[in-house]
Amino acid sequence: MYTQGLDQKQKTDKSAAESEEQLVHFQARVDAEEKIEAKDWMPAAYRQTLVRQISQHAHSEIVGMLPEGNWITRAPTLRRKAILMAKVQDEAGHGLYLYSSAETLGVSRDEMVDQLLTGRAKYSSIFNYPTLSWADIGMIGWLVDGAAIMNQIPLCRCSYGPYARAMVRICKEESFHQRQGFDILVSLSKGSDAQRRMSQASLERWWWPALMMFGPGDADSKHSAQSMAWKIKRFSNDELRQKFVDVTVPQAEHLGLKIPDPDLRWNEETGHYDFGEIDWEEFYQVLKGNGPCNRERLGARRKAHADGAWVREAARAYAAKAKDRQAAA
Ligand code: FAQ
Repeated sequence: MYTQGLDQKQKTDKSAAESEEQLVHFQARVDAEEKIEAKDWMPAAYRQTLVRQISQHAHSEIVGMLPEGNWITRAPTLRRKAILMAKVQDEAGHGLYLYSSAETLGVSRDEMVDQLLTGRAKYSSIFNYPTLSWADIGMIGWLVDGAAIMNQIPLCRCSYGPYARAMVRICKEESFHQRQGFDILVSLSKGSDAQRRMSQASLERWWWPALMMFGPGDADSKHSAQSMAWKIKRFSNDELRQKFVDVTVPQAEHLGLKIPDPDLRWNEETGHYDFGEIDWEEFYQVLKGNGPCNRERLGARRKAHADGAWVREAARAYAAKAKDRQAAA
């Protein structure tokens, strides 16, 4: 049902003529807040931007299962284990909605997966960091899902209908994820000194990578201006990062945790928190594949893909049999 865009593949060809009239009409629809649907005419570059962003988003959800999956067998109670399993399954679901949404643009699931496994497609930098303690599971929910929500709520108003609609359910689930992370950290904050130290050490490892999730600063964000004009993005990377810092600092205070940034302070004049410079060299190294866990993450995805070959083969055989039966009936 999601592959209706495949018959429009020729339109992704940059050489396909795009008249001024078509471009003006398209922009007017976007400006009027009309949703663009899969069968509608769209500029090739709009389609490509969406395929890039949505597929990278889908890959992030799938790779994002790995750091938390690492703790399913070690969750401290049965209740925490059941919650964590549900959360990790939710991430798989998010990946599937997003792949389906990208497929409406004329790219196949196989192509997208191939781009991930061959290292040609990016996924969020944050999932290249290790989960060393149980507090890291709290930190992923609180900070990583918290940052994801801040970035993704505006995507519910994205101009492309299938992406916007997928984001509505994803955001509802991400809110639950954020709260379960915060709940883990509240429990640890009421625990022993060792548990509080574990949370603080975890925050020190995750704070800066969480801020990097929003992408490069506005001056270096090559896609932002066009994506905002097309109403794919509604806020710039720096605007969202600032909103995230503003809501998260009081939460850290509630948890009794100290954010590892000597430059962090409330600015009365701007009504926002000032914060220190992000280590962009670290960010770009992670994007280049040199983060602490890049190789491990891709290795795990490649193995999962190879291990699942028999399932794909069985599904194809079943589909062929069903087709034969239908033809014979
Ligand atoms: N990591 O010009 P911009 C989650 C790339 S889901 C890696 O600013 P844009 C749920 C960017 O792709 C988290 N690469 O790009 C969860 C571009 O490269 P390209 C994922 C990054 O697209 C929670 C280049 O840098 N969320 O957490 C990153 O306008 C817990 C230039 O950047 C989404 O994907 C990065 N952090 O803005 C799951 C949301 N930042 O393609 C499990 C949708 C930038 O030219 C557990 N995506 N790059 O080679 C977006 O909103 C945007 O794509 C941005 C980047 C904001 C990520």
